[in-house]
Amino acid sequence: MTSLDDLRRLVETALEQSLPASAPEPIVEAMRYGLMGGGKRLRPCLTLATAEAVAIRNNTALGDARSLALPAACAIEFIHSYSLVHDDLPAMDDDVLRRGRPTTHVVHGDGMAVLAGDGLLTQAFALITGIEIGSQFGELTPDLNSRYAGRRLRAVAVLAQAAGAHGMVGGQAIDLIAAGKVKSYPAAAMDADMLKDMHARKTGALLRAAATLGAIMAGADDTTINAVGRYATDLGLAFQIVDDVLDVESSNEALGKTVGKDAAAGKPTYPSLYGLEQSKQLAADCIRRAKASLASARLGGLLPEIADLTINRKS
Ligand code: GRG
Repeated sequence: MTSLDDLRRLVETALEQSLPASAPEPIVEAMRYGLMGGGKRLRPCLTLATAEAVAIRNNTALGDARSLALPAACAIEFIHSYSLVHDDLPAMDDDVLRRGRPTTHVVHGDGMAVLAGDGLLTQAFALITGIEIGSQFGELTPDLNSRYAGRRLRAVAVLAQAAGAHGMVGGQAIDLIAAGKVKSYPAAAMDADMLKDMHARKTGALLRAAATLGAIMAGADDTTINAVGRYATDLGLAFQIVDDVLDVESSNEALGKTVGKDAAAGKPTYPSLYGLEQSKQLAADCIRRAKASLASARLGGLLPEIADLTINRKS
């Protein structure tokens, strides 16, 4: 049976191969820096594990599900990495440490870090179409001669919704306003509901898309896609709560990023609103619900393990 480490290895190789290698070298280098070297690869593993779980349940070929889902898995990690590169910029969260290394703008400069993020975001949409983008302008782009064109088109829409203004970009905008960094809006205090909405968009939407894309690419029906969506929504909330708890209980060295920044900036966090013990309880409740959603759709494989890992992770 496939292990999570097998999936991680598969993802690492595919990510490197998904960079636009024939583009101008400086931008490829900055994109590679933001993408490779560290990262738990939770989101792409979730995509692949979901595709495999659907294939196992439907008794369809595992290899097909995996190869169909792999470009979507990479697309999700490209977008996640872009968001980290941009989030660390001086105009956003202004951080110098990420994945245990200096952030992309510290190494490549602010302008190139902006472009690296833009390049990663754009390449994600190229990847998910399944069409190989040529390096020369003026070349005719090959037609998508695939019986999976419908799945890919739906996947593009899911990715756009999760990454864009309804999802991650919208969540980040709410975060910026709360931090008093938006000229046109006064800093707004956040209550528990606003905090939950911000996280659902900022981190939850992409995690949900990661799982949903796996189900779509493996040919799941809508009932299954919805059950996977519920599983990943609870997973996303648990992930965020654990992130806030680690921010209190862990260190820069263990996390590979600067800890305690949200609390120091006076931003509400789960521990600040609910206390540490109740926060951990809330995360455990999410994982119980996530597993119930899986059971309702008779989905297994690595998905329950990913749920446990989300809550037991140390970084
Ligand atoms: C710039 C549009 C834009 C959005 C940024 C995701 C995000 C929005 C900001 C990241 C800030 C942050 C630390 C959020 C907490 C949750 C989170 C996304 C943590 C990082 O994800 P991991 O732990 O990271 O999966 P690795 O390095 O393992 O990939």
